[in-house]
Amino acid sequence: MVTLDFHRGATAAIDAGPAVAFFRHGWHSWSPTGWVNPTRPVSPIADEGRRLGHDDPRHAFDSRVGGSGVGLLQHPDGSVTLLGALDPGARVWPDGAVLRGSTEGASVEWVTITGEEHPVLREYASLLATRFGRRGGEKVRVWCSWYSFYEDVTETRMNEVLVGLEGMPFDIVQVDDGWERAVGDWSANAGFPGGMAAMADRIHSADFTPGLWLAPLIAQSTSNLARERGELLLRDEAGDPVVAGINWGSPYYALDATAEATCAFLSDLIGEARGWGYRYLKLDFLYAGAFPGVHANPMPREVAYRRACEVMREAAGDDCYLLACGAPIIASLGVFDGIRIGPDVADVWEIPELSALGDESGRGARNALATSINRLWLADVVDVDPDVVFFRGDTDLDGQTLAALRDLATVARFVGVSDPPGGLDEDQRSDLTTMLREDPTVTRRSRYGWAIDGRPVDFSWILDDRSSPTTVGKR
Ligand code: 9PG
Repeated sequence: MVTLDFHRGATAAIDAGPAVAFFRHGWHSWSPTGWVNPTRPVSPIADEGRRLGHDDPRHAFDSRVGGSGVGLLQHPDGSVTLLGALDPGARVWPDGAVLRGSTEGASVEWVTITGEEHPVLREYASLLATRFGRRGGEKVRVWCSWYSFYEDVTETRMNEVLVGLEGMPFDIVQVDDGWERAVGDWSANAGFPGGMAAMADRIHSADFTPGLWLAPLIAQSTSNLARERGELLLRDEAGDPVVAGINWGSPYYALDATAEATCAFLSDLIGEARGWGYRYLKLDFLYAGAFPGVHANPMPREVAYRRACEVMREAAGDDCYLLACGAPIIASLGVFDGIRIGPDVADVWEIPELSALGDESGRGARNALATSINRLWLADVVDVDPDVVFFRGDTDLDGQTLAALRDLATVARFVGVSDPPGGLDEDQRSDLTTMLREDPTVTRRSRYGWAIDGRPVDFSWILDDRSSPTTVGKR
C-alpha cells in the first residue's frame, strides 16, 4: 500500500517526518547513488577533472547532500517518503524532517509517495514509464571492446574477436572508444584502414548486430571540430568554451545542445553511423549536453539535452538500439532503450587514488556495483546496463566480487562482456555461454536481496561500508 500526492511547481517541500537515511540519486550514469546519512556534510572532489564528470556541476560545491530528480527519506519505522519529479531538471534534498525540491525556474510535476520502500520505488518507476514511455525490454547480450583493448582497439583485433565469438549467443558486438580520429572527429583512424562501414559489414556477416561508441555531445579541445566549428560549442559568460571534463590527454568541451547547428551536426552524425550499418549506438559522455552555460536558444538545460537526444533518436530510427552512458538519468527516459546506471567496472575492486579523493564515480568494481545496485528499480522504465562481467581469469577481483557482477547482470537482464574470447579456457567459455542463454526467474526479497531461480543473492556486503557520501570503504 502506498499513498500518492501530485502537484505542479518550481519547488516542493514535504514534511516527511523524522529521518534516518536519505536516498541520494546521482545526476548521471556515473554519479554516486545510494542510501546516505542525511546530515553528514559532503566535501567537493578536490581534483577538477574528476569533479566535472562526477555529478551535476551546479551542485559540485554543495556542503549538504542532495540528489537529482528524486530523493527518499527513510523513517525510524523503516517506511519511506519519496519526492520525485516527473519532468527533467529537478533537485531533491533533505532538510531535517522536510524533503525539499526545486528546479532552476521551470515548473515541473512532482509526486510524493509514501509507504514501504520497494512498492514506493515501483510506483515511481511506473509513473515515469507512463510519463515517458518504455523502450527496450528484451534481455541484452553485448560484447564490447572497451575492457579488452581500451583505446587500442583496431580492425585486426576486432576481426580476431569475431572469429573467437563464432557460435556464441551474443546479439551485439560493439566497437568502443578508440576507432575515431579524435573525440569530435568521427571518422575512422589508422587502426581501421577499411573504414567503419566495412567493420559493420564484418560484424553483420558474423551474425551479430553491429554496435558503435560515440560521444556526440562533446569535443576534445584538440579536435578539428572544436577548432573549426566554434558555433557548436557551449560558451560561458566570458564567451569561452565550457569545459565538461578532462580525458584523452586534454580538456573536452560541451556542445550547445540548443544550437540549430548542433542539432544538424547530431542528425548527420547519427545518420552516418546508421548508414555505415550500426544498429546499436552507445552514446557516451552525454551529461555535457546538460551542462550550464550561455545557450544559443535559452531553455532549461535538461530540456535542451532531451531535445538533442530526440534529434538523435529521430536520426537513428526506432530499429536502432540507443544506449545512453554518462547520461542524466531522468532526462534520458523514453528516448533511449538502455541507460548505464553506474560507473565503469574495472578488473580491480577500487582505484586507491580515486577513493582518496572521495570520488565514488571513478572506475572500479565497488563503485560500479554500489551505484548500479541502487538503481535497479529503474528496470521498470528502461533497460539498465550495470557494465560488464568478467569471465577471464586474470583480474584482481576475488570470487565474491566476480559472482556479484554476474548476479547483478542477471538481475538487470543486461549482460555485457568484454573478455577477449581467444583468452578464455573451455570452462570460462562454457560458463559465459550458459549465462548468455539462461533467463532465470528473479524476485526481489529486500533492499539488497534477490532470489535467482530460488537461489538467494545478497548484495548488502557491498553497501555496508557506504553509510555516508564521504566514507571510503575498507575491504
Ligand atoms: C570510453 C569509455 C567506455 C566506458 C564509459 C566511459 O571520468 N573519466 O575520465 C571517465 C573516462 C571514461 C569513462 C568514464 C569516465 O568511461 O563508461 O564504458 O565507453 O567511456 O572512453
